[in-house]
Amino acid sequence: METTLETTTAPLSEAELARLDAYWRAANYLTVGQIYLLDNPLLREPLRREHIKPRLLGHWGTSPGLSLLYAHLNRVIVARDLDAIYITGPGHGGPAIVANTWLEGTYSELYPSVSRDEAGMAQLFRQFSFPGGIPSHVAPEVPGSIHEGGELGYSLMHAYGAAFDNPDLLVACVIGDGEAETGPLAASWLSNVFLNPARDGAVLPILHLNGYKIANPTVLDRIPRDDLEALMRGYGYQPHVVEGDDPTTVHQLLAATLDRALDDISAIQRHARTTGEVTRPRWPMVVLRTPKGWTGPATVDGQQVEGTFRAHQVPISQVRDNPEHLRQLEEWLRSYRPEELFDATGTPVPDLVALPPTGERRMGANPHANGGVLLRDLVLPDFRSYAVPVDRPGGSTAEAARVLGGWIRDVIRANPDRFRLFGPDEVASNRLGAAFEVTDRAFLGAPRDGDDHLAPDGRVLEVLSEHLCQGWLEGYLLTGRHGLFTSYEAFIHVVDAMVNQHAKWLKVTRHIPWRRPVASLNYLLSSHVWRQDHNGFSHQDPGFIDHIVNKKAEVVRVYLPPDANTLLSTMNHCLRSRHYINVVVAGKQAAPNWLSMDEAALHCRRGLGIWDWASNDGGQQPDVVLACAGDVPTLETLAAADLLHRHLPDLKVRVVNVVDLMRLQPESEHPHGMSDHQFDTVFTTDRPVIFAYHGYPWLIHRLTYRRTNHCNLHVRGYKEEGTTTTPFDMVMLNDLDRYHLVIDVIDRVPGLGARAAHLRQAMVDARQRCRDHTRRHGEDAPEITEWRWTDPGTVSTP
Ligand SMILES: Cc1ncc(C[n+]2csc(CCOP(=O)(O)OP(=O)(O)O)c2C)c(N)n1
Ligand SMILES: [Mg+2]
Repeated sequence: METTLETTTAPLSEAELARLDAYWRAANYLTVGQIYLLDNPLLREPLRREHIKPRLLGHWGTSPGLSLLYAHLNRVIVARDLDAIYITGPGHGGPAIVANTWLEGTYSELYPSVSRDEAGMAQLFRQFSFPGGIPSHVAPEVPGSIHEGGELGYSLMHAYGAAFDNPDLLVACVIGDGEAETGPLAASWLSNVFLNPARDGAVLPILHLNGYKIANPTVLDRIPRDDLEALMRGYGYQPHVVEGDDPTTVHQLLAATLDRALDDISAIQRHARTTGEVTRPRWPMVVLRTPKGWTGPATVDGQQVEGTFRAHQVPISQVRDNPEHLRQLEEWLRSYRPEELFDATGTPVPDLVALPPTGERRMGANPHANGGVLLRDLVLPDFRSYAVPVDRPGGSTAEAARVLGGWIRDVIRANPDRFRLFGPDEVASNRLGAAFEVTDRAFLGAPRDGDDHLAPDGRVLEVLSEHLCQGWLEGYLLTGRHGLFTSYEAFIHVVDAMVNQHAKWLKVTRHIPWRRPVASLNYLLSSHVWRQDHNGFSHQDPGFIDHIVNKKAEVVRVYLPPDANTLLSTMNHCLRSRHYINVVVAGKQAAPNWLSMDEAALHCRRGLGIWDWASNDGGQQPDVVLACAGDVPTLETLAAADLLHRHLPDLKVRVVNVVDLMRLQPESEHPHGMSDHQFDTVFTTDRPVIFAYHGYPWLIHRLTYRRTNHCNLHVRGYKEEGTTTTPFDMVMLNDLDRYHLVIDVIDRVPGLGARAAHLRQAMVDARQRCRDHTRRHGEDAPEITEWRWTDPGTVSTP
């Protein structure tokens, strides 16, 4: 139906307008109160020095815009019975969202001591940014938040992640105009190419163009207006501009614009859902151009504040010590006419209480923003039936990631509405291509003949932006679904900062009783440092593990499955787990299978274990422990053990494999940590341990430095030597190869040196021989490529 001019420009009745404006004033009053007041919350007496907080903290500038939008969204949620959540890009506007959730009643329900009355208001003000109170941002403590917004740039990708597979959800996403300058946000506009209007929900981006950041104007405010609109159109949106600094005008315009945008969204969804014609629509978006710090002090000490960057944080400072500032603050607070907004008990007046939606329609109470309450287990096919047969260690080979791909395919099939695979253009190259037997890549760009598995309803999300993969997945998980992110090991560093934020979120929410655990964030890094055959040094970096290990132990797990069956068992565990970040590093190249499925499951349950079949210590004290973590180091370690068994049959060698890296830490440091007693039995208290590790060697020292035998631990790993070369040349470049491991044993086992001098020399020669072979033939020597594990029992002394 065509909307008339009157309804598009002034849809609010006088009464509605007055009520919305009062609600906005109430939210603004409560925001300023949180920033400034320790006491006298309703200004029942003149404001005095002792009513003011000693440290004035928080961000005012963005808050009036956030509250304006919150109030108006309340109106349309009620009018249309919408299921909507609110993502606050400028999350530094924490007091605004706290104020709104208090007004709508959610805050007091979750935090009864902050009741919706005068005493509660006093507590609301006092606790904000106060020691022992609540953080200043839209932190996990804030009802309705899945996005703290502390680190800017991720709001819009979180919004899209929340909308995927949530057909009835509206995600309103406020984006700061400064935030819009970040790389991740700049990429996020592209997300609409992956959003299916029939199957997914809607995202309404609202660019909060208040013109300023902390100290500068914003780029999008200072480019020609036509260019900004053309930019949005170029990204496929239909921009609607709401501009002004007169509240009455802006209320009407914003109400009309939201009505129009929501009508358009309904029409888009109805069309896709009734006709079955799913093409990329032109989704609406809103540009809200209002002054920064709107309704705050126009000038302070002769300088303009409202409408400038000076409104960003605390517009009037030194209030305790400057009577003029105190007077100005009181005038500012009274400008909202609190006596009209709150009754004698400090409760919002009935007209305000009646404005927001009720129950779970309140944005602070919407279950989608507490995804754990909606989380349903995945239907997981039995991973054991995907096992590769292993009749003896090393008796067959497999591409571990490809084997996993078969299982992932069936996970996708069994969970058509709550599991997604995310990757930056590498799902097939990471050998998970079996997924495409049952689904496609989601894509609503223009199709072209010859496209490979692209479709609007695909369940794989591939975009060449690790940021987007990470952000979409976070949004998807935080709203109660499951997923797996597969990426190059080196380039997953692109999301280092994002994963920090997610880890913080997980850490804090573990201890917020009303937040329910969400599914873990799972990474599969299968194009790893040791096998960049097509690439080279730029693609070689195993440091993401180091980055992850810095996080709070209770939320991070790192797994290095050495073969296909252990990878299956590990991933099955990860997809069942909750509230962790699981990093799994496993190769995609053909490699030996060491363990049968039963052995693999047992080994993964232990996390770290002695491989009896590779050891010849016969249950006695070994002379040396060969430890390994990672598929390539495991291969080299076993090859080294094989050499030792052949050439030094009297040497008692114990082979230990580590799948769960966190087992190395003391139990006081990590829930998976081994007791010292247990660790000592495996790694001995006094024998050399030669540890071949997938990543940077220092990490193993760091994890084990408190262990009894740490002084005998010698770690080989990646030491930043890389290039485009053969797999064995790569390990030789980093002294992680089998020959070097044997040399390490000879050099470290007391008394072995002289006895093994010949072997040592042979090992040095072997390295040279193998290196020469690569230089001459361009591939690894047959002694490497054709090496197979032999049972030490069958080894005869040469
Ligand atoms: C990635 C990142 N870089 C820098 C900051 C520091 N910072 C906090 S607020 C802000 C300005 C934000 O401006 P804008 O997005 O326009 O928000 P608003 O004007 O609504 O406050 C900056 C730079 C940050 N929080 N995150
Ligand atoms: Mg701004």
